[in-house]
Amino acid sequence: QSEIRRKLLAAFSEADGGYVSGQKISELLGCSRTAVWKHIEELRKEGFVLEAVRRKGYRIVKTPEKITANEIQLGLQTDFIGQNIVYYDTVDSTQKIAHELSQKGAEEGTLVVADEQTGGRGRMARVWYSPKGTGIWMSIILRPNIPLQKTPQLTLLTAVALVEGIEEATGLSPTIKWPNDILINGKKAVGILTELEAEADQVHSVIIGIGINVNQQIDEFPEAIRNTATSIAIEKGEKIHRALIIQKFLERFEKWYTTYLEHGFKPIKLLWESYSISLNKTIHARTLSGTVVGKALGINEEGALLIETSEGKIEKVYSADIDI
Ligand code: BT5
Repeated sequence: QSEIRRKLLAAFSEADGGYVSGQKISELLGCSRTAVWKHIEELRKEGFVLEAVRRKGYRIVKTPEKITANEIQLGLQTDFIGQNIVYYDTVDSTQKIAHELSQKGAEEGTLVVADEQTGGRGRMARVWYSPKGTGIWMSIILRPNIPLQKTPQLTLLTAVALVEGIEEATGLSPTIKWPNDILINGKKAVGILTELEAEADQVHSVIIGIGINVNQQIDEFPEAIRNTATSIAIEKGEKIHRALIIQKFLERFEKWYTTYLEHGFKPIKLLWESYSISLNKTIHARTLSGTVVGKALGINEEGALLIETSEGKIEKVYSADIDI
């Protein structure tokens, strides 16, 4: 059933807003013309607006503002990232589901996405606010063959893909705040949470969790984050289809992930530094063992932030919250 749906949506993607004839659909799916009509009706029930014209066929006029597998896969141009999508209306945390699927052997690139999270989390068990219908709450399962100490690089790679994907979908110019925040006009619109399943030095899987505020208005944020958080709609001044942002991100992500596996971290590092707002500024890095104050110089191969203190010493910071 899902294979049929995938073929049908692929045909519409290829037509790029144009007509696909009923004849062609029935050949593609290997079913009767009556069955074609049933598939079209199912799409309509899900909120797709389809136009049917005699002798021309069917055309998708409007896709629903939903993020089920259908909307994400329609027009998605990737080979393996997001080709397997697991969608939930509501879920505790997509991270939790992704870990479970990963342990059951889910394929690399599997995407878990939810319309709402009731137990969304950030780093160190902090809460990630994930209300229904307005954001993107998703986790990607990766199985890179890299040593454990290199996995923080994947957080940085994800940040690069998010900046580019959001820019492509919206025209906004996000920036990166080390290690895991994406800001728009100085406020946090996106958070990244990278988690591992590893044994000794062997990485079994990396689960990348991403939360993107898309269509919230400012008064929809809880008081505690109203001054620090923003959404794409607030900054853009209009609502955006979440599925488009997911697609553009997945495409950039696959490109940089493939490049990374073939050529290493160098190309990603350069891009990351060009999108970063913290570099060459004096920052306060609050770590578990105290605060480091100094000028942010860049990141090293391991993804650590290099900070030059006033005594001229260079400190490597692996995990912290940054105040600029
Ligand atoms: C993060 O943590 O920024 C990582 C957030 C990752 C969320 C995704 S959603 C899909 C997947 N499933 C999950 O359960 N999680 C991942 P951190 O750097 O620790 O920042 C957390 C802090 O950001 C909180 O303490 C709040 O101050 C703030 N915050 C919470 N919700 C926010 C939101 N929606 N927008 C902006 N800031 C928020």
